[in-house]
Amino acid sequence: MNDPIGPLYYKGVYHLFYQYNPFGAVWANLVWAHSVSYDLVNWVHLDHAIYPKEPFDINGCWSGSATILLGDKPAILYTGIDIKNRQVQNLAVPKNLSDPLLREWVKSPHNPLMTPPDDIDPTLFRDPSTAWQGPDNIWRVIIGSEINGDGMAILYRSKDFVNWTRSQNLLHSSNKTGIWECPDFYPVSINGESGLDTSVQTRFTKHVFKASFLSNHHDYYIMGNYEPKTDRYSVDMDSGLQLRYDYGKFYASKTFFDSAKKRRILWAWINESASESDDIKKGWSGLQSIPRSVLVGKSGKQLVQWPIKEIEKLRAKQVNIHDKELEGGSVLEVLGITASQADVEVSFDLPTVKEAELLDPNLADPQLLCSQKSAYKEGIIGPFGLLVLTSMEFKEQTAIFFRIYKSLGKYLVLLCSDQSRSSLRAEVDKSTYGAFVDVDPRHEKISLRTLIDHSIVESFGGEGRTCITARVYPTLAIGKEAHLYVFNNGTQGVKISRLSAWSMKEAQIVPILKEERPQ
Ligand code: DQQ
Repeated sequence: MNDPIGPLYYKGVYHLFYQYNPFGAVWANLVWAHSVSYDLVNWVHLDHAIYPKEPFDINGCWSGSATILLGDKPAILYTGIDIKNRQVQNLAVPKNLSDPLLREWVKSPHNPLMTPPDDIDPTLFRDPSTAWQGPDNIWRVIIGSEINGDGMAILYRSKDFVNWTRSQNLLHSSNKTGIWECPDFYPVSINGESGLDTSVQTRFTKHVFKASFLSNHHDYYIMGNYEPKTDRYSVDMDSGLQLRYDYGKFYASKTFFDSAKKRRILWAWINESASESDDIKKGWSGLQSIPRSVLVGKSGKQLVQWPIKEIEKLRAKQVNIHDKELEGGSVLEVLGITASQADVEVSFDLPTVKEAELLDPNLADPQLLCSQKSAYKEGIIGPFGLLVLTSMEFKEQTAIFFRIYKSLGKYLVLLCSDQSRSSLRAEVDKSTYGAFVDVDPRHEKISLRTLIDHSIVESFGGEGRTCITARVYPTLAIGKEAHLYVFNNGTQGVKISRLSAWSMKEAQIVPILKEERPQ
């Protein structure tokens, strides 16, 4: 599987569609696979919702999004690879609105609704976003594209959701980034704890724009003000797309508004760090992140993401540690839980930050810093954090940790996810990831939540201000042989002010679909 697409909530049921190859663990033959859930944790797989059949999608049903039209009517816009291998945008609607599972989808007789304009390469025109409606009742949607190497979000407008006209304006573009895939555009509340429906706009909203850069497989976002009268989007800090949802593996993400719980939920594709032949051997490849709720952080300058509350239903046995000093150079095992499938929340108190190492601002590339100063290189304040999926004699371990620096009169908190020792296998990608966390270590605790699921490690630093997801393939630290530790490789002591860790139960996944290979 790859991209999550068209997530929506309808009559008490959450729907997730995703890019899926029914015939193998490699990227090909794309259909819209369909799963439903009452709680975003336990899922039932249904028949494929949309699959290649017509001249306008015969070569693949690629990514797209759902929009809830007036009268609670879901509609899907998706990219079809047509008979000429052009990327065109199509519409599909549910056959039977009284079926909360929305099992059958009907393609519009008007398809394709949008074909590549003359100035656009027909293979670089894809991934319609969720549409939004302005106060003039006109629908808007953006399509990911590229012209001469510049990434862009092309804007289309429609009165009836069927006839679409390209707008003179681009919603947004940027120099030489290559194609933007899966653009997403949505309002966020600057003073509230709730998510917003996609067409909502008040004095207290800002708009988030996200693009997935095929060139480096990262999802970048910015915040700014959107003016529906002119369809102008002005970015807060005009410094290009800078922030990332996640500084590890997290791509082709998509949000939707959960009208039941008034929140905006973010999903992404987490791909493998192993080779295609490994994928074929194990019979699957790629997965969906744990859904995250998205809000604006206190600073107003970035988003905060947090695993949806429902995931806590899977928490089973709990262990706690309180007020425990962790001297420089020490490790402490967290015993009593299944460390290969766990949820861990920890917060650290620093006695003082006066001694923090000085960091030359010119060298402040976080990813590079994390790779050079791995978890195993002693520092002053840090590295301290968690060792997850760790084997008995520490031959395998994945370290998620902090280092505190002083630079130009302020303190910098670095979060790293170090995979360099995660597996004895040589041939898997063990890149280290890193990013700064917008936390002032003089006034706030340094906190980390990490969700561990065998080969997936999703970490949330500073209460969701900085997130890093990693894939790891331990050979020893598997099942009951996996251990969890807290460590401090700095010279200065730190205090675990609170740690709670839970064994996690398995989610229930009900497969009701038997696939057949084509004759
Ligand atoms: N994946 C889809 C495309 C999209 C890309 C094809 C992003 O529509 O641009 O599987 O991963």
